[in-house]
Amino acid sequence: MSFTDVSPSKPDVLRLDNTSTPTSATQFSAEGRINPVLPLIHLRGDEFGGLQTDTVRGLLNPSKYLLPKYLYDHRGSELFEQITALPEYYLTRCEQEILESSADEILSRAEANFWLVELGAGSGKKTRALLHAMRNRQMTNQALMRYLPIDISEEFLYASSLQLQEEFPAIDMQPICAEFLQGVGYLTMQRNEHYAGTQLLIYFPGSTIGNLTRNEAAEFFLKLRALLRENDVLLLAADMNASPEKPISALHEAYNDAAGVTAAFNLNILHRLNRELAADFPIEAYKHVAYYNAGESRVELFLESTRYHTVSIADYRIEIGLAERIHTEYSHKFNENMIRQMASLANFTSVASWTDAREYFRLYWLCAS
Ligand code: AVI
Repeated sequence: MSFTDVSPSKPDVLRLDNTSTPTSATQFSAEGRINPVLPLIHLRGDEFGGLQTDTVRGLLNPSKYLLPKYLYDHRGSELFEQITALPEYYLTRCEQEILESSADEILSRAEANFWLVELGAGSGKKTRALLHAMRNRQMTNQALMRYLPIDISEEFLYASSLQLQEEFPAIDMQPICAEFLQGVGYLTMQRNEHYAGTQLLIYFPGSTIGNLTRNEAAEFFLKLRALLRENDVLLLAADMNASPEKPISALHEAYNDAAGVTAAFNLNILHRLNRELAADFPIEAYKHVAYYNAGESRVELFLESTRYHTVSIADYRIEIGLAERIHTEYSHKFNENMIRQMASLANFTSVASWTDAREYFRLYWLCAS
């Protein structure tokens, strides 16, 4: 997909060229005319082309695994939304608490002109707290600020951006449908060419960093840093590891909720493989397993087979043993030192951080140095 900047003198007006697939919503003006709003920048490739290859490769591995990105089909995303509202799943509420109490202070650290880039379509109270703080800043200074959410899911990105634009009409918004780093790359190009004096504030919410392996996280930091310039900022949300303030039981319950929503979320990947790859997993023969591995500082999620069976996928027949586990997700947890170290290896400096009342979760201001 490519895009064209309609007018270099007004670079905030972007047009998608006719090789791309612009999605635009409609809005009625005061005169009753229909106005297109919020054109969507679309940079996305076909990220699911590898479902079959990735699945077969993971199941043929001596320690079986499925890639966590495949947990998030439409149903998986719905189930994850439900998880965020569970009484046991404290992560979302803690981050919300931090932003509701500190968003003004956090954004007061930003330069006069900045773009808030959110990795993931922000629909919830967390994003609203930041947009409120942006609006507060806008009222006291005439600075240039934009909100730019990046998400791979066009449907979700579009719906959430439209809703937020209606609630915050004075804030300039531009949703971008892309992989995170691809979207940031596009924005840094725009910034460097047309808005040289603008600081990028990359907000990576939800402790999604924890779902990457350590190598992937290190690579993400390095690649992001390579796109940014000095004084740009990564505002990173990260769940804390177990500590005297945070018992392991809190972590255990967050991933083993009483209502079984996390189990349904985990098992949903098998439904997806049966549907999309014509596989024949006997889903009733699997159970959800999640526990905190203190040595690795992470929650580990598996699907455990309760009987021996074979599964057909494409031309493969794969044997699954009794009590054999298929790994589906890691959720790494961090203390301040771990984040500081990871950041500094990629030339970010941890300048400030904010936590919730129980010190379960933390937001870090990591400055590109
Ligand atoms: C998206 N991510 C930060 C969630 C987490 O807590 O690691 C995914 C999740 N998996 C099970 N519950 C929540």
